Amino acid sequence: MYVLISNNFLLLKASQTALRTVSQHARNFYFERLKMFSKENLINAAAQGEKYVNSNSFKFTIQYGTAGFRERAEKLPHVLYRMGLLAALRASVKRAAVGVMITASHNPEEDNGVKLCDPQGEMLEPEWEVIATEIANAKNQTELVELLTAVVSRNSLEDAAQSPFVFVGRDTRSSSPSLADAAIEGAKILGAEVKDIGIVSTPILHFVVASRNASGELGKPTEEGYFYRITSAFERLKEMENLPRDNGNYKSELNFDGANGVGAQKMAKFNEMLKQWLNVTMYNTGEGRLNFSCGADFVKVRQCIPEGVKLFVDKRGVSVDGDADRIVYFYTDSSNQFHLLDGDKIATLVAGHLMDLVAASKLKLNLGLVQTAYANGSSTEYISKTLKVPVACVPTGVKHLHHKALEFDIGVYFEANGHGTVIYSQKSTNLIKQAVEDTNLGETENKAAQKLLLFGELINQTVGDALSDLLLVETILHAKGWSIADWDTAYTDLPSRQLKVTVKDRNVVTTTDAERKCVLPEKLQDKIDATVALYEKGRAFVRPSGTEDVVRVYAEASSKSQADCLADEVARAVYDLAGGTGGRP
Ligand code: NG1
Ligand code: ZN
Repeated sequence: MYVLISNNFLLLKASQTALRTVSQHARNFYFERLKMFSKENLINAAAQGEKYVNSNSFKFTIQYGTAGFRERAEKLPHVLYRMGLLAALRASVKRAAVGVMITASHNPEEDNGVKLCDPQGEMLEPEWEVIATEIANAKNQTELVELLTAVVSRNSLEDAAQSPFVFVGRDTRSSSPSLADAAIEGAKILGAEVKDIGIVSTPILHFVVASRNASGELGKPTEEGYFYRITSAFERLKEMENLPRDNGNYKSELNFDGANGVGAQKMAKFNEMLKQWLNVTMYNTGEGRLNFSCGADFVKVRQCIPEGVKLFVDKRGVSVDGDADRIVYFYTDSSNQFHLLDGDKIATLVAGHLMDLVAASKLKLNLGLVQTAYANGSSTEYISKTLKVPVACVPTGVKHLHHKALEFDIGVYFEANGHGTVIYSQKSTNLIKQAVEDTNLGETENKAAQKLLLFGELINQTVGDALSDLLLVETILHAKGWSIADWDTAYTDLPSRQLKVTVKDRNVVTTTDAERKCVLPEKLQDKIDATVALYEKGRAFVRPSGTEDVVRVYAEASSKSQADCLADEVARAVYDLAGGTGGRP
């Protein structure tokens, strides 16, 4: 008895001590948390980042452009560390997970870059792009601490008590692992819980972020969750169609150019999972240089078959870019003529098909299409006159397209270069789900609603996704029994030409009307108008690039030689009026 009492007593004593230790821990933990964004910790964070700074770090100003920061990789370590800090702050402000993606997309292997992804998988808010630019360019520790402190106080983060959550993903560039480490260190030093998801496509990172913040609605917030969601929707759509693997003019063979990047790795996974339906031959899977003579940007700009790809007449070829968020299709016909089916052609195919499903479902949903000035004039005419779908034009950069697409119940948006997706509003998703469950609905209406729902799952709605777009296009072509040539007959592109002009300062060129009109330098637009008037079906515009230090020129006209001439003339006008450097074009 005595022993027992004494034991209980000892146990009681022990548990009291344990409790005290636990509460001590909790208190320490709480104070730790309070210190997360304390002045002291911000000073420490700035000091720790010094190792990423070198004598060249601030010789140039880096700008958060159309798609984040882009530079030669060796110039980026301090930028990445600082973006890690910023990601931690951003996650705290939003009280949700955010993402950091390390990639320079379609640019050369030697380049790299970083973009931040907001909680719903969308691009970083414009106001924060400005903050990101200031933080990246802070000349010394004091300036950096001041900027960080300003973010903390503006957002009342002094007492932030919950660890921010940051996902970090990267492409296959050789510089990406060390840049990822810098970002991870930055985020952790400000108390973030970091999940490094390794080599992923940009759209996988966006999906994972959105999924973690969507409380299960998008499935698991992992790469596996992404593959599961997309392949399940793909297979269920196939089951519903109940068609043979080769249907009419549609054949399952597909020639895939992976740009020697992450797209090849992830496509190999889809290929394995969907081999019952697709017969994919893979090229440029990593044996050559990233984006070199291959990939979506090369094919779009050069209008030719990527290196290494063997294509038989009328067979489908498809190229993605270095981080697998852009996609273009192509083929050669029996007279060896090359045909490109770019973002505009994908947008029209998808919009047309979804519109048919909306009509069949009898749901009252308005569908609209969003393009940029780079969209081929023939595509815009086809969309408005033949498809009779409302079409909007916005400035370059998917954030603008995405934003505009949100105005429709179903918004389809694509840049001509193959970057785009479809978004369903919450109202559409709800209406479609109701229709699927409505037992009084006719079979045709119900099936159309089921398909709309599955398309909404097949599509990566967070951001343009080359591989999800590929499966979307394949599903539609299969259902229609179309070859790539059948698809191509919808309309004929006007011949076009893109050029770049180097100038002293690209920011002297400003534009309006979704970049279709040049405001400054004065007289440049008059010159463009006068030149364009001389060409049949002529159209041209100029704008400063958001990712390269150049002014871009776009021209289209009724023939290839006319488009080339028009582009040359406009390029010369830019050179003369906007301070061209190097040789006159
Ligand atoms: P800039 O450099 O601003 O033209 C390019 C593309 C954009 C977009 C971004 C981001 C063209 C003409 N421009 O932007 O469409 O994709 O890169 O990657 O293709
Ligand atoms: Zn890209």
